[in-house]
Order: sequence, then structure tokens, then C-alpha cells
Amino acid sequence: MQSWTSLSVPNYKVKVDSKVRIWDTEAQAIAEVTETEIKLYVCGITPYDATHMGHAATYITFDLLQRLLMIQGRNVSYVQNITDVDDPLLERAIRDNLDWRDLATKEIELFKDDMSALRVLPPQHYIGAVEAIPLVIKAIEKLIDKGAVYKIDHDLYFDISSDLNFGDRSHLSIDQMIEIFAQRGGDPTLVGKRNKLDCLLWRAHREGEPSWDSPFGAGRPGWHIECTAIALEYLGSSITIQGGGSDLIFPHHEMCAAQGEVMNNATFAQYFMHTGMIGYQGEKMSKSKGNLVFVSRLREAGIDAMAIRLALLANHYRSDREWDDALLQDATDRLAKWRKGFAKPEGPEIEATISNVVDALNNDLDTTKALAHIDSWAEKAIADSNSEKNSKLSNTGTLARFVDSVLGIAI
Ligand code: 5CA
Ligand code: ZN
Repeated sequence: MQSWTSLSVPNYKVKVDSKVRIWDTEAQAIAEVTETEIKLYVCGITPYDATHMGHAATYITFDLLQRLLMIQGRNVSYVQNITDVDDPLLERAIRDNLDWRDLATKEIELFKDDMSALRVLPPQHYIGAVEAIPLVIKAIEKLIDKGAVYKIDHDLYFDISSDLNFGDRSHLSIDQMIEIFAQRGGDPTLVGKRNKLDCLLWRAHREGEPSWDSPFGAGRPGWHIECTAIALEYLGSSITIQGGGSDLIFPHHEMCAAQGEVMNNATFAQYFMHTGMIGYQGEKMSKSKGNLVFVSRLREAGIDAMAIRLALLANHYRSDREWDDALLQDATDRLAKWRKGFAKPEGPEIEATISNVVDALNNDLDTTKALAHIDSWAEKAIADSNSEKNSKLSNTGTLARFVDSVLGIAI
């Protein structure tokens, strides 16, 4: 699938020791990302109701990580999927009397426009589940060769006992896993399963559902194998970081990793990075609950996308947090302050500000601190009545390029 339009980002490089540290869900600890070639896979949308503030927060977080790595000279290969065939999408299309393909196409276009407006850099490979079906078939064949697949009627299931590390990435008890599995698309009570947590790999054709030919009969891919197959095809047998919201820790990322490791006998991902959930009016913002604030609606209402981005960066990415009008108003005021400060031809010295921002972000993306450093620079620039008279080359331009490069905020 065509990714969204690439953005022009200043090629800003900082001259500091690159010490990017993130919280790794698997290790349950801060880990230093030491790799110079970073293979980043982030789980994409299921395109039936996009882009709400939760999606935006998650993709802005991984965009920030990518930018932080890039300004420190790392090379990032970034892949994202689109779950453009799955139960929730098909159910919504039936509910709204739409062709599921038309619904997906419309939502994907909207998502891409939102991502561009939010200055989220496009992934190098943006791959839909439908176009990935040959890859999914290949992946299932590999799992069959490893003896990790069995049939229930005509459906294929992954046997989790083939992964000796099953559960290591998500740190849950069996009872918790079973409960969450049932809430997130799993079928723990289905008769004929070897283990309640075994997950669907291939769903045989049912009346009224789309299907594709395969060596296992006509059907469609299960959710988890889609991401395993896409990640491994485009990034090699082992990736550096698998990312997504914390709602994907289990079962999705546990299953992706288990399947990938059984397929290749290699670590699926070096680090697992998860964003907190954005809530609205006291509950997780989600398509199923319908309590959504859409990026496109705010943009239509004339809200600057840079203010939306700043609002979502104001608090730590790992915390579950609320979206509300006050958050957006604060971000709008902050953006105005920054623009006023950056409008000065000359501001206070910038070296310390740049290194403080990089230090804060290197520390598990501490955006709250990073933004506060830009605030104080902008406040000093505004307060300094002499700044317009200085004849030196403009340092505000340099700082603006830095802010655009790393924070994705175009001043
Ligand atoms: N297509 C699958 C992943 S393969 C999926 O989860 N799609 S989604 O549309 O439901 O979510 C897309 C991304 O947004 C996922 O990374 C998900 O974890 C994240 N996300 C969904 N809701 C929220 C929320 N309320 N706050 C933060 N992130 C969220
Ligand atoms: Zn995924």
C-alpha cells in the first residue's frame, strides 16, 4: 500500500553521545537501545474509525522515537501494517451497510491525511493484511513444518506450547491471559483446542465473508500472524523494536513474538515498547465504546495540527491519560508562545537547550521535561528586549530546525 506523503524534515544532527533509553515491556526495565540499524515495526490501524486521539498519541510517540534516533545518527527502517481485513472491520461494514473494502479505503485515506498533518514521518513499508496474504500463507507453512499448527474443523490454530518462552513478554498469570484473550478477539472456550490460548492462524471461508485461496483451503488470515509475517518479511528474521499501544501487549504482541520465534528459531524483537491509553470522559477511547475525538474533526474545526501534536506530547507516553479541552487549550497557548519567541531574529543561547532536550528525550522520551526546556527558552526570548538589535546570525532559526527535526513541531 502507498504510504503517506513524505515530509521535508531539516537534516539536523546533534553532536552528543547517543544514549537512547526506553522502557522495555519484556524486561520490565529501562533498556539502552544500542543498535545503529534500528528495525522498527509498529502495529497500524484497523481502518473502520480513524484517527482518534489514542491512535494519534501512539503514532506520534513512535515518530518521536524515530526522530530522536535519526538526529543521533541511527538508521531507522520503519514498517507499519494496516489490518484491512478482520472481524471488527467486517462487522462495522455490515452494521453500516457498506462494502468492507470501501470502508477501509476511506478510513485509510483519512488516516494518511491526519498523519501528514501531524507531521508523522511515513513508514518505508506500509502493508495491508490483504496484500500480505501470500506472506501469511508462507508463514503458516513454516509453522506447519515446525509442527506448531493444528486444525479445528477447517480452521488452523497455532499451538502456543511450541514456544517455550510463551508469556515472557507480557508478564500475566494464565487466568489473566485467558480473561484478556477473550476480550481481545480470542476464543478460549472453543471446543477442540489443545490450549485455551492457542490463536487462530487461518479462518476457513464462512458464508458472507471474504476469502482467498490457499493450500489450506479458502479463508482469511488470523490477526496475529498478519503482523508476524509482515514484520519478518520486511525487516528480516529479527526486529529491533515492536511497538504499539499497551492494549496490544497481550495477546497480540505475545502471539506475534511466539509465532515469529517458532518460525525462525530467533528472537522476534529485541525490545517491546508500549504507549499508555488515551481516555476520554473517564474511559479508554475506543471504537467499540464510541467515545471518540477525531483528529480530522478538530482539523476541520480549524485547530492547528501542531497544537494537537503538542497536546499529545505534553505528558509521558507510557501514562494512561485523558484527552480534554483544557489539554488542547494549553497546547494552543504553548504553540503561540513558542511562535512568538521564535519570531525574534535572535534569542538566548541555544546549546544548553538543545542538549537538555536531547537528554530528556533519551531518558525514555521524557517529553514533559523536553517541552519545558523549549518553554523557558521561548519565555526568555520574548522577555529579552535587546534580542531584535543583535547583529549575529540568527540562532532562533537553528533552534527551530532542531525542534522540527526532533519534536516534529513546525514553528
Ligand atoms: N490493527 C491492530 C494492530 S495490528 C489495532 O490494534 N488497530 S487499532 O486501530 O485498534 O489501533 C491502532 C493503534 O492505536 C494500536 O497500536 C493501538 O494499540 C493504538 N490505540 C488504540 N486505542 C488507543 C488509545 N485509546 N490510546 C492509545 N493508543 C491506542
Ligand atoms: Zn499488529
